[in-house]
Amino acid sequence: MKNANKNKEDYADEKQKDLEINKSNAENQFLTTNQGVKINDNNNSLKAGERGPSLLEDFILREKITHFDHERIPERIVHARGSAAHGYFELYKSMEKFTKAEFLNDTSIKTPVFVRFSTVAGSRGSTDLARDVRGFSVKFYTQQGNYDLVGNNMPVFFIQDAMKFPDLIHAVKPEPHHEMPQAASAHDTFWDFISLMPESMHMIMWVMSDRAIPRSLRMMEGFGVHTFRFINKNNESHFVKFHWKPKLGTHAVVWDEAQKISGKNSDFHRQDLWEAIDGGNFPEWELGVQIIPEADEHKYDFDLLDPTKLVPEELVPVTLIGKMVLNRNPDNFFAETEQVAFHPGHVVPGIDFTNDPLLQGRLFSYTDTQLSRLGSPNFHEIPINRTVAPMHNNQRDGHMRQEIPVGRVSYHPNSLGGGCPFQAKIEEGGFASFNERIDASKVRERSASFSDHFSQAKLFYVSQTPTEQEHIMKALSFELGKVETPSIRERMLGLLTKVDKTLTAKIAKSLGMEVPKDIEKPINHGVGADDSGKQEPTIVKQSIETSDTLSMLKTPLDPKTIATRQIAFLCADGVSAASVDNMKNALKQAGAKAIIIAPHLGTIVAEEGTEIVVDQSYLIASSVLFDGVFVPGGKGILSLKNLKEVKEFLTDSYAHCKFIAGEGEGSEIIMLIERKEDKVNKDSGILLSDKFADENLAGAFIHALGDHRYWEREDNL
Ligand code: HDD
Repeated sequence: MKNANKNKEDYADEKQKDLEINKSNAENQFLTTNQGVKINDNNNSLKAGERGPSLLEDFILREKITHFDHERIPERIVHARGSAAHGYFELYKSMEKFTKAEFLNDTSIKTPVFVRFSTVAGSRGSTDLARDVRGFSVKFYTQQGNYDLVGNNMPVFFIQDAMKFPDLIHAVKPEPHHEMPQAASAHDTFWDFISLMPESMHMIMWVMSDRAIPRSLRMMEGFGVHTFRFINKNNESHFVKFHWKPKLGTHAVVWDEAQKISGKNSDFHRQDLWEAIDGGNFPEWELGVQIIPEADEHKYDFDLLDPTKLVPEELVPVTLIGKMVLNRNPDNFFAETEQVAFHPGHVVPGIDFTNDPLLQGRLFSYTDTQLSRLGSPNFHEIPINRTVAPMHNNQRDGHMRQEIPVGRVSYHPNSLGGGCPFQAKIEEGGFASFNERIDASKVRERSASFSDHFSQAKLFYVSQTPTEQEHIMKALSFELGKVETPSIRERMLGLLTKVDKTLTAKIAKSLGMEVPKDIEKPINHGVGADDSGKQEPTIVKQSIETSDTLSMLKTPLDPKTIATRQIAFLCADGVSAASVDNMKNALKQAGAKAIIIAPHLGTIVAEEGTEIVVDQSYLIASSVLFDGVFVPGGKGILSLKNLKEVKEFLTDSYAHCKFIAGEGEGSEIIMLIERKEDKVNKDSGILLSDKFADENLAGAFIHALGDHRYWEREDNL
């Protein structure tokens, strides 16, 4: 029997121990059928004569092919493309005052977790770098049962009511008649829907920002999105918003880069996560909470139950309460990453729901979807899903049941089984829902407190730096530029004027359109979500005008870090080994990695006569897969002048605002970038030195890389 109250120090390993039971290893074993019969020939089917027909009797062939025919399960209807890892969560300080959830009370417990990141719209094999929301799901295997925090990398959502979710997803998925485009929102049906759903405008600002194209899954924030409740031992409730803050900072790539990465390496994020964990660079996030007393429920300019709104950190600060570390890759993608089943309704005593109508709908959807995806109500028995807490109930049977319940009793109450399993009192850890008082008429309506669709969209936009605003403008121009139906673009321009007029004018210019004149009521054109006129958007005066925490660039890490960044070294035979080594060692000390690129794989011979091992050839390497570039000195480096890949590499690095450093002859190669000379001289993102193995250059380069990109360059491109 499982016993959850194990030695606390060991608890972080509890899920791994639990998974061990199901692991198999074929090392030094015979090949067998599923029935354990040893197979003598795995190459030829049983035939009537060596040139004759195959025989139905061949149970080995039939078993093998039947199994193969059924190896796929339906992919997730949303979030199909994902990558996951194991780890643990560790609490900094007890939250006992607010919640009785034991994993948030006892700082000595390390709770095992399994975390899956995903894109939303694309199918299982689609690119990692799609412009999209990223899913951020955490399964905590707590001693009181599984708790799933199923969130995203953006703190708000497109819609306010689960009733609209299938419509949203149908609109963003490939269009039904020709199944195009894959993993992209830049098409008519998505923007048709959005242009008729003013409530989506806040989320649209986030999705059109660089948050939708993260540099790494390890460098993005996570959010629980909805307002949840913490319940303490005295049954008092506090509202709570959950945040994950990455220890490596929040960083993105640029859109042109994202598109190129999709071609060069569509597994970019998956590979980055896998390799970081494999190499011992364990990704970490801190868990933050915003806690709001019940009494403050109606204190804000927005409704806490509205998932299209966030609580600005200026109004309610985020308290960091613990840390999550991902330290182990899965053993098997299908068994773990594919079969894991998350559910916002998997809560433990001390955590409860609010009446957010999006959350309420989710509470139905997630079990339902597992029934068709995993095929049985017994999906909780799949190793990755099963709790490490003791689990006993009278649920029986069903497809693929693994458990063998003993005894004759499968009902409650019973006397034949001694009343077991018995109900737990609240003080024994029994879950009891928060007894919120509800006295209401049954209505199919939305609260008027949900009607301000533009103020937080505006707050987000004005809180961004000019660089970030420019990226939002370009993203919208790109997406709407792909829309073929003029009236959809026009409706979008109408909605955008409610967010920012200058932004709209720039997008209109790029689309070759006029900003619609009659913008006072541009919303639904009589065909929108609210044809009844019951939900006219309103504008509520906001208590704050900007919020710096909404901007990635205004909230750099302090101190900055370049840990785990990949820096390309453009090399060739005759490179200066001293120049390479100096920069490589300096980067290594700062936690970054040098990747040696040369015209061919194998080794190159340095000016000093030593050999340098090559990591990638120019055929394979591409600037978009790196965070910065260094061209070392040495006479042989001049041969790179003739390589078109090198010119392309540097030109892309320059266009994507990456930091570029060069030493000695390397500086000459950097001059291959096509640009006007005077601009280069003013470009502090290009660092050059005449000296070899220049320590100052290395220091300056590392310092610069801490800023991630040299955005000032964008004005000159
Ligand atoms: Fe959802 C999967 C996040 C609204 C219905 N959702 C899914 C996953 C994430 C989210 C991260 C992937 C889980 C995994 O890695 O396996 N979903 C969200 C967030 C939402 C949201 C943050 C809004 C705040 N979702 C939402 C609504 C519904 C669903 C309103 C339906 C009413 N979501 C699903 C689903 C999925 C899912 C169909 C597909 C696969 C799965 O559940 O297990 O049930």
